[in-house]
Amino acid sequence: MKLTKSVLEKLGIERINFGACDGIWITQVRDNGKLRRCNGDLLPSCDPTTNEIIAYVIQAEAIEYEMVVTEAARAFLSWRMVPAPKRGEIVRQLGEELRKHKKELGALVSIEMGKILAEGEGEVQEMIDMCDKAAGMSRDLYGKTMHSERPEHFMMSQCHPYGIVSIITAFNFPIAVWAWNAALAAICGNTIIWKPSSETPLCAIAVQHICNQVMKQNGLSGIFNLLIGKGSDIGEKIINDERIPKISFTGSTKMGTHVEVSCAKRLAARRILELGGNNAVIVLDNVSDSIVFKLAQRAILFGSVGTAGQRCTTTRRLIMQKKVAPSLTEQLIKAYKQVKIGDPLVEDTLMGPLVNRQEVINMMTALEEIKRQGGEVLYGGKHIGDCFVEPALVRAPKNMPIMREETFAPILYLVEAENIEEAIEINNSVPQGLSSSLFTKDLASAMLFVSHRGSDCGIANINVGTSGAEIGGAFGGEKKTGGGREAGSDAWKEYMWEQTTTINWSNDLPLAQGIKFGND
Ligand code: UN1
Repeated sequence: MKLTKSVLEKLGIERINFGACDGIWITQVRDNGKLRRCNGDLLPSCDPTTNEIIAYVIQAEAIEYEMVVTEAARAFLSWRMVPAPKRGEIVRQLGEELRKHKKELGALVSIEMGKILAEGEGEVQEMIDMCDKAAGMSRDLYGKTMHSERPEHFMMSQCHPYGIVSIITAFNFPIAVWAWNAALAAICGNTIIWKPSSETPLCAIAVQHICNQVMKQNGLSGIFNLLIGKGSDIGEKIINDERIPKISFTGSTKMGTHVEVSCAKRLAARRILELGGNNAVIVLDNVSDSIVFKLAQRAILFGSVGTAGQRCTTTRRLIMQKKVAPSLTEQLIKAYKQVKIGDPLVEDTLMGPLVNRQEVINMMTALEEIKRQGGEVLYGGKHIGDCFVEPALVRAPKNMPIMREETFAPILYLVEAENIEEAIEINNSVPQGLSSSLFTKDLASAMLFVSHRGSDCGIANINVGTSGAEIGGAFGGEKKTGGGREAGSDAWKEYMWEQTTTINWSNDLPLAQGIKFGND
């Protein structure tokens, strides 16, 4: 509790916090001509380790929503005219400020969400890396020139910012996913409205304080904005708002489908969806008796138990070739037995609590269903108390229906395959397509896995696990994972639209396709 208190103090979190910010925290609103204090429902934020309430947030309502959207739209008009490298400089300063707060911000992620401290700090590092990357990229928002089919004509394409980008994030990466999107959206010239998960509002408030400070130093406002409120209220408003042309949503496939349908109805809304994963690691026989066998074990352990199985990239399925299966299973049981479960702030803890009781219930219900469907729990799966569970290893028949679903908990299914072809078939047999990995010593299998006949996932790794992606590569998945890419590679293009221009510098007006129209 002492640590929590000092972390909150350093990050400017009060006992009761306001949930809407458009550069300045909105504390009062004009309602029917009269000023009154914001009085949205109080949202308590709970520490899943102790079950204690950490602090409260006054949730944003319709009036605050209007204020934030109006301000973000207004700020866009000037922000888009700030040269991109200058926008990059502001984002660089944000990275610097995050560096100063890495320890306490990492601790707050741990306290509010339950992931271990190393992973909490890792998230802040991801934000810093993203800011550094975006700062550099702000000089590289390139277009193209094309050769025209018409004489003395010139063609080019350039990229322009959308306007307001709304980023709706999930509890499991309460701050890093915002940074993947926000850093790029900002250098591209957009303004941002963040709606964080109601499970982790304090992390968002802490980041907003940091943004506000950097913006104030630069005489800016309205670029990074925040709305904490109910999904059924604020979330719905965002996805249906014609003034918000771009939405980046992270969450379940079910909610993502709803977002997709709502945005499609107004057509003008472009979206990035980062939805469910059902990620598999394949281990081939040829790794036996090699160092790769050890690497596979470590990667599987981190992938399945890390963040208590609550990453989109969590390893949910292990597909083992027949010969390596017995020894790998045995080693995993041994490793699982040694996983220290407990307070995520304690140094040697490997697995903290699930984010809330509902997730515990979901895991226990899934385990019951697994048994009904013929799965065998080889290790773990017990509810230890409150939000704490043991990670579970489950031997599963190949076609067990529940294996097609994403249960957001540390359950790892073990299945066997004859060869690489069958393993790839199993890998691709689920509706989701986020991450996948193959452990092998054989080049041909590795190349097959990353070829068009291979994994159908947005991420396909060789001798590297399914989770813990670097920000340098584009992040996202196919099929029911939703599509769209965030963070690295060419993901910046998601935050800009392309305009094609043809310039005629001749004294004639030739038409494309050689069309003759009237006298000339
Ligand atoms: C998520 O779970 O939503 O690759 C994102 C990873 C992290 C990001 C996960 N860098 O595991």
